[in-house]
Amino acid sequence: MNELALLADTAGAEVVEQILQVRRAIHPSTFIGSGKAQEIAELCQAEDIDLVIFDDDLTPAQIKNLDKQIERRILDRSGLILDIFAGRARSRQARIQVELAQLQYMMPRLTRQWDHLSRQEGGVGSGGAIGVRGPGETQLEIDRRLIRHKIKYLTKQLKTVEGHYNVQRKQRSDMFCAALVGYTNAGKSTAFNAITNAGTLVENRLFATLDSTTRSIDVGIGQDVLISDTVGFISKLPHHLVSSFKSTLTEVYSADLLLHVVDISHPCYEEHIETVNTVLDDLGASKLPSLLVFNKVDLLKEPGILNRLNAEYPGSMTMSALVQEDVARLRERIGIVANETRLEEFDLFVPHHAASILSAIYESGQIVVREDEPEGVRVVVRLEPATVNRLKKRLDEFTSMELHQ
Ligand SMILES: Nc1nc2c(ncn2[C@@H]2O[C@H](COP(=O)(O)OP(=O)(O)OP(=O)(O)O)[C@@H](O)[C@H]2O)c(=O)[nH]1
Ligand SMILES: [Mg+2]
Repeated sequence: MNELALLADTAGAEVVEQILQVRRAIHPSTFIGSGKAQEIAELCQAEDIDLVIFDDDLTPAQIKNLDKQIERRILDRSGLILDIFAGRARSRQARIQVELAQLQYMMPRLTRQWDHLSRQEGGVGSGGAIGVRGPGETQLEIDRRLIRHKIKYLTKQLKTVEGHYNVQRKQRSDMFCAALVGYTNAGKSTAFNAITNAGTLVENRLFATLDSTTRSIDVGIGQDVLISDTVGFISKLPHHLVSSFKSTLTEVYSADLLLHVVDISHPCYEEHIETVNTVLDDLGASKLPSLLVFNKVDLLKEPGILNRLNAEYPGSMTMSALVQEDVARLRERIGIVANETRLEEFDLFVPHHAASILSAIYESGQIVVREDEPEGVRVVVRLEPATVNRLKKRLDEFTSMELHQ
């Protein structure tokens, strides 16, 4: 509920009341009990409340019935999240994606009567407008056929925009790509800015970032790598939103390394990890190499938790995105993984008379296996492909020299 309050605040609403009901089963037609709905209706009257937001998704029929009984705009969690995205989308791609998700969300809800809507509209404050941004109210009156048409049109537009984007993406696909992913407000953009010296928007609000940003950085391995900052995830993320944002999340599922940033100072950090893993799974990115980065350690009141983290999440790292040395450590970790990924295993046979090459191999790479044979040494090495090509050339020269003799 606190998270819902934050979401409402992000959308520009002022939270007046929080209401809980414990029920054994969801009421099929009104979600909450009818007595509770009556209580809310009276509260709205008494406190001059314009908008009632539910933390769970409601069926179109439930919204319609609640609407009738409470006589206020009813919004569910998905509707609220979509509204925030609509208000924050900047790039053409993000705007199309959000509008598409909103229309898909709206489609089954078109049967409702929007009778008191126009009545409410005149007198309400800013909060009353939440949930009608984006496609807008006029769209609600258009029939399904038109909406379907619009969905088709937007899908096509999105493909065109994505087309341009994929070309850009391909041009740099041979570079190592790391993507910052994680729950909203975990500190991804803060870490991104610290690593790249970029000026991405950082805010103590949910969904500060919607569009991915990518920069190249030097991680000390003699070759730049790419790092991307991406949109944050949240629990019960509307399904349509995930599917329309798939293209924005290309950075996520085509990454060579995911940096899963976690706000360790948040009491629900474990649930956040779960949620992010579920969304990653939805995106087909759960098998990618990933590094858990526990952020905001500076806010921890009991540092004992850090030891537990190392035991529970082996290989994870802890940091504060506000501390330069920590950011440098993160950069180093990226470098180590990038380096390992770049190296490939090769099988080489080095004849005895080319022993100088053997020492070059020892200098430039890791020897995985070495077998001494009568004619020379057989090695399996982990090296950069370019280095191997150079070595092979030198080996060929030796072999041809031998043939000449
Ligand atoms: N104390 C402390 N605050 C941090 C740290 N990292 C980030 N923050 C703060 O946490 C808030 C959210 O940071 P962002 O970088 O915008 O988070 P994000 O993960 O990009 O969030 P979204 O873009 O909304 O998904 C901001 O107020 C940051 O200043 C940290 O290590 N320590
Ligand atoms: Mg961000």
